[in-house]
Amino acid sequence: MTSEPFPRVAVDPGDSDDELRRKASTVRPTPRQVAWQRQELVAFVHFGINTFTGLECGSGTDDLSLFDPVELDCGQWARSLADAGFRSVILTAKHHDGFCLWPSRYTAHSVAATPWRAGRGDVVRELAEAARAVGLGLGVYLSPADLHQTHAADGCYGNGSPAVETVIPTLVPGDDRAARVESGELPSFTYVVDDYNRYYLNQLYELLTEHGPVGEVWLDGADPTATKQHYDHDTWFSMVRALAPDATCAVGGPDVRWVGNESGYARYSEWSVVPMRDEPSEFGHTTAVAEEEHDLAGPAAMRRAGHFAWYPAEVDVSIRPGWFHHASQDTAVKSLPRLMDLYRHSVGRNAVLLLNVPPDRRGRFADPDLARLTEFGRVLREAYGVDLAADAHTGEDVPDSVLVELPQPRTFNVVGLSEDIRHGQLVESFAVDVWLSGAWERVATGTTVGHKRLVSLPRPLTSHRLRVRVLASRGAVRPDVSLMLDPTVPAPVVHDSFAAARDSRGISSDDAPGIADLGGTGVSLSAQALAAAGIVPGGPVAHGGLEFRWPDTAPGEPDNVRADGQTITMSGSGSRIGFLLLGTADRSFGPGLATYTDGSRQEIPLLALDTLGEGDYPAGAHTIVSMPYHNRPDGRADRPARVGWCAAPLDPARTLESITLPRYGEGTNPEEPGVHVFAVTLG
Ligand code: FUL
Repeated sequence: MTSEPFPRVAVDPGDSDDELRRKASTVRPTPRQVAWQRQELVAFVHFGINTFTGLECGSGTDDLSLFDPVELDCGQWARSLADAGFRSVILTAKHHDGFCLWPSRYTAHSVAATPWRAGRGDVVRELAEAARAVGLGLGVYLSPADLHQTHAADGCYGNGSPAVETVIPTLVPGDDRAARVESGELPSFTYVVDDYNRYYLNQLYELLTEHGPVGEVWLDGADPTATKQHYDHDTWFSMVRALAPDATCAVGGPDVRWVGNESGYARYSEWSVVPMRDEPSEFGHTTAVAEEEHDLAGPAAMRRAGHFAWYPAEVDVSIRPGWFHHASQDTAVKSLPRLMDLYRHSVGRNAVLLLNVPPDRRGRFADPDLARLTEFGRVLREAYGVDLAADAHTGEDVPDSVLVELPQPRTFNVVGLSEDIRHGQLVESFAVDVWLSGAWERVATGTTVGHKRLVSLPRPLTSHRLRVRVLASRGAVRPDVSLMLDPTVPAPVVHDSFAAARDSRGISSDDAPGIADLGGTGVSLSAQALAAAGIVPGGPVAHGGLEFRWPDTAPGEPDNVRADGQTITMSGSGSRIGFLLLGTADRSFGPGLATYTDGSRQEIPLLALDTLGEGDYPAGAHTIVSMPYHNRPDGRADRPARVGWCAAPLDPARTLESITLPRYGEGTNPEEPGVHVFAVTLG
């Protein structure tokens, strides 16, 4: 097997916190990870039989005669993505249903069995060519879970077959590659694998050898099969390394980490140096100790590590509620401010943004998505393509600080910081000071930097001097500084109190039983769940040593605050802050910020579980009650209602001035992740 050292450093059980930080400072990315990170924007394209059935997840026995994208135009996808600033595009060559967008030799369940182009089409090839023509890289999503192979009579997913010596590619009768394999022009690999791993490897082989260079292989972690099938991950990765040495293996792979949510937001402190479990396999393939947790790489997670690895975050999110195109969602394409917000909180938090734009049944991007992509690209170029500090003189006035002197005053509202990640990720915290009215004023503080940190200011400032102070770091580091003016940075919404912050945004009414309503009265989700927990409006509820008072609202008046970035005045001191909350869709975590009266800030994570599926709350949050919620007109319950609480430590020596809630979603659609906060308390 081909192998290369994975950028990782072993941890010893007795390592002190300082030793852990020192070891973490020595972890470096591979060149392929550096190249991957520098792309910043990668597009996702979900397209397949689901586009025609209207489903998000097909059954594997879907009617393939429906697949007929008569106007398929991969050129339109590629051009619009490249124009918007995306550097590569990842196509769902095979989603969980098992339908292949290329005519695979190993299954009949592919484009070859559809009426499209009389069964002679190949979407992967068309996209590969279109992408190459405009300089976009190509990635492939090949779902490990395969419902067709689970359900078809001759399917091999989880069939209990023995692992036997196997040559990849496994030639089929009349295989057009036979001569090239024989001559060695096409490489062969010998592995010991079962039927499904053979199937998967052969398909990977087709994708990696027939469609030009592949830059990213995306292995989705979701598994709707309810069938046990072992994946020979190391074998897959070793073959990817041999056939596509520059390709990153993402999500469950050794190179790129799933950020832990599908809402579009990276963590406030998004480390690329990540504490990993146990000993790595040959490809460093273990999981992060806290992959889906908010504290991914802080001191607590570091103490649980077997080793540290360079494992940078990719933030996958769709431009619309679904991953696949549904005409009914044409009006729910994310707004420009929302996309810009996602950009600042993914790329601007040391991650790569993987934005999904799903083509419609014609095989083209729909007009609303196209228009939004164009706008997004234009605003990105105008706001972030111009560094207002490009002609600045940068120097050091005191150690660990970067002084930026501009030739004349400039107006900016975003400060960009960047570490050269080839030398690792070192900054742990920083402060930004701006020279205003003859004195330094601290305008922002933050934690990690990494490849890029975008710090939005509450309002545009005009100055000719700025200073970035590295307050804590794992080694000597001077981040690069850039200045931008982004017209989409929202003015802060500030409320005097929790009660004043309640409004009806994101709260649907009890008259709409088809969606999860959160009105807090009558039959609503929260009312049902809270009643089950014995919590009544106006009444107190103690949890985790904190006492919450459920807001006593008038009938019909909203009883909760949507976590969407608003700032709420919360005066007082305490050693903990607690939240009573409820998630709507998708597992959501997000950093809120506590601001103390002395101007210092501290991250306060809010965590809420997906209401769509069962699962554990991420560490630090707990369910108070989970019960079936009858949210369908026919009384069907397909979502549990969960009210939970989470708490975060505060500095008791300081006085809290306000809290800023995280941004999760717009709340206009029930499929958008969201979090509703019912009560906040200090303890
Ligand atoms: C998830 C899948 O189940 C969704 O359909 C989608 O492909 C998303 C990117 O990953 O795990």
